[in-house]
Amino acid sequence: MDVFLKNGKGMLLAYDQGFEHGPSADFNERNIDPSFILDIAIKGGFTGVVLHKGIAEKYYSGKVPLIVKLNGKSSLVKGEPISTQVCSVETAVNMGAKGVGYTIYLGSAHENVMLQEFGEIQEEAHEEGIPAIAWIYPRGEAIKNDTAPDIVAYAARAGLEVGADAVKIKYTGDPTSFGWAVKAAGLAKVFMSGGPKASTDDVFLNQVKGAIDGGATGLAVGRNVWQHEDPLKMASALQEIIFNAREVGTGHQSAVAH
Ligand code: FBP
Repeated sequence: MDVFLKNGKGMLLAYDQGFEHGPSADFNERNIDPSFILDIAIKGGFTGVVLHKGIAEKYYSGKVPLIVKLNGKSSLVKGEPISTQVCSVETAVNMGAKGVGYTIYLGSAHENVMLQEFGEIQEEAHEEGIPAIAWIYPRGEAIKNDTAPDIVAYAARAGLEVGADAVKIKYTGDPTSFGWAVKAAGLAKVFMSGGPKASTDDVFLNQVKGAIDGGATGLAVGRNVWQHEDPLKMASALQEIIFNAREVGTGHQSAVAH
């Protein structure tokens, strides 16, 4: 994972939502353009950018380390969630990926399919010498609360045990319970997943600070940055918390509009 870290911490910019949620759900005239996002990744000091292969092939410039998402699904199908492979490890490596990502819906009636695919992908990625990162989201009929601390810790542990080099998990609401999930993940690095745009900047920044205080390696974020009216100011505030261990509302963060 070192290629995605700076002083042991990481800040990844995720941009697979056009596929996962649909363009009308998340995008405006600016952020529908992948070039706008890649510019934020470069200028915002991100240590990695997460793309599906189609956008990687057409827009990726090589300036920020690339993670190619290997599976995906639309939001149009209802029922128990399942997301299967749409890109090979080999293709990802050939387009310059330094890591691969895969979403596992733990607790779904179809978790077995995703766990098996991830198992194969992890082995192929390691043969190529690159990390396999699990977006490990508890979801489906069996999951009543996907951010409950025990459920998030279960996801983190499952990620470690299936061989993920890093797990991307949702915030549990406080640093102590998030810290338990970080412990459960063992030597797998933990990235907090951004989520929908928060009501205020401080709400989101405090979540990130809580995750870092709980021992997270960093953040994988999309909407809270590229839906922000000033994405680079938000990126700068995040850098202060993640890389400089600043408190919310100090240093450059005061540059964020409230
Ligand atoms: P956001 O910061 O925008 O939430 O992005 C993180 C992410 O994991 C994306 O990679 C992915 O598209 C999205 O969240 C999944 O969202 P959901 O939880 O709605 O499926």
